[in-house]
Amino acid sequence: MLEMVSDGFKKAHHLLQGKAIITEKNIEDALREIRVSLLGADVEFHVVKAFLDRVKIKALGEIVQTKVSHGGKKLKVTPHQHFIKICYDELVSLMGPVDSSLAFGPRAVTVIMMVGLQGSGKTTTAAKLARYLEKQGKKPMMVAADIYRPAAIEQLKVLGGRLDIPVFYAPGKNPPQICKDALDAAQFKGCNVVIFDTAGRSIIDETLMEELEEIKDATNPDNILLVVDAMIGQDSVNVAKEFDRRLDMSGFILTKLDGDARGGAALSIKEVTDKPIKFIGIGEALDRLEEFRPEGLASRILGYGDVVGLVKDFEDVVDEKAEEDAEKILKGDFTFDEFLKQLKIIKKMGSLSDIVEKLPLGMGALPQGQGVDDKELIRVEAIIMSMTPYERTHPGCLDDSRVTRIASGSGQAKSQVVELVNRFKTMRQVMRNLGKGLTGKKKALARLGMGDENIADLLGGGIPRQKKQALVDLKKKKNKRKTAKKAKRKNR
Ligand SMILES: Nc1nc2c(ncn2[C@@H]2O[C@H](COP(=O)(O)OP(=O)(O)OP(=O)(O)O)[C@@H](O)[C@H]2O)c(=O)[nH]1
Ligand SMILES: [Mg+2]
Repeated sequence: MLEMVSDGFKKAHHLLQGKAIITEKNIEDALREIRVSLLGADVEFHVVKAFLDRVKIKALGEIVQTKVSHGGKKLKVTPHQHFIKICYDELVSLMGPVDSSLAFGPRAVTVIMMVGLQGSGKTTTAAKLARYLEKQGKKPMMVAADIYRPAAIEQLKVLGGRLDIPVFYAPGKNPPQICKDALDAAQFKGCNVVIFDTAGRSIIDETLMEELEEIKDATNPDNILLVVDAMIGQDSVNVAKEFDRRLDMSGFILTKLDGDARGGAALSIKEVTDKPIKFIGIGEALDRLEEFRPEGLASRILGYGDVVGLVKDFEDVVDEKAEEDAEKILKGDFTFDEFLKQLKIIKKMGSLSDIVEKLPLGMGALPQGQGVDDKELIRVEAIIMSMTPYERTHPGCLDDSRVTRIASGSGQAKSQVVELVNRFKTMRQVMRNLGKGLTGKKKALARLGMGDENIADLLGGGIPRQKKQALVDLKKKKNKRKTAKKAKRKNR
């Protein structure tokens, strides 16, 4: 995600490292690297120019204090750290402020209308959003308002079936009428939110654009969300402008950020339209929707990871027992049994590479392509099940003859068993690193900031405070559970 932009900032960072002072000359080289990467990532040209101007003015205009006071602490700051802080602030203000809110009006049924170009991800995102809302305690219903693509209704019905969320469809009627009827149907079914999945269109298709306006007039949506495929690059800005002109959007959902190294839309769209990015889609699976947090993305871009996001993902899928296991695992001493269990949890959190991406640079010591897919999980399970209980708890004893036996017992090649053992060791190391970050106190928090404590503190307006808060929240939650457990035991 956004690797291209990240690269530019990394290069700029290196260019300025060690410089005693930021001058017009050396900042020019750094800014050039950022400019090339932003343009390469398809960030809109004017946005790039305005962004760089702001960074330059601030970097040259502000007197860099090498000693600053932060939270009662004296910090030493180098000019390149100061430069990163400026970039971080400017990235956040470019993409922010945070606004993942959805409007819930006074009516019994809240209306969310999804619009967007063909194939942008409307139907998938409608389902993701329905799942998200259900988790928030709402009762959503999806509405099949795409009557043009033959399989569209079926697609929505399948998604609804998977999530156990009702889908309203009315063959033979036109979309404005379908959407209007859906409001009554929702009330009848006891649903309080409807999500219209409208047909994909190109902005030059006047008839279909008019149809969207008719749906809007007929149902007066509380939220109109434009689903934008991050991969369409520069065009996304024109699409956003045109849809906003016609329909007055509430905000955007950017999809397919997972698949695109460029993702320039994330940096351009808010600046150009002044409407917020509310959510981002980061995968095809129905749980791959995140509330958009500019701070998280900005710190990812700058290589400081998104630990808040990571903790959130973790909390989402981990139950109490697993949380206890995780604590053990995070210390780096775990067995093959726990490894298997953890693989299943990680699978639920998304791919391993996805998680590594959220770690600060240097912590994700995992080679590329180490994700787990379902097939692999079955293979791993077979291998682990062919180990004796002793071998599972004492991985160090796995010599050649044991590996040969396990291979034939599980029906796998010997090389695959060896690969798994190696992977297990890598994972132990990664988990140990992660554990150092998520447990322990001050030192560990500094490590989360890439060991660059001053930078981490400097970015204090955003990252570390959030990290600290996320960690404090996690701890509080755990303590609460512990107390509840104790009380339960006492009552027995
Ligand atoms: N990688 C990735 N793929 C996505 C994401 N969102 C949607 N997709 C995929 O994009 C393709 C198109 O998604 P749809 O939801 O059918 O798009 P649509 O806008 O409803 O398409 P039309 O109804 O034909 O206009 C599907 O293969 C989805 O699985 C995402 O966030 N990441
Ligand atoms: Mg669709």
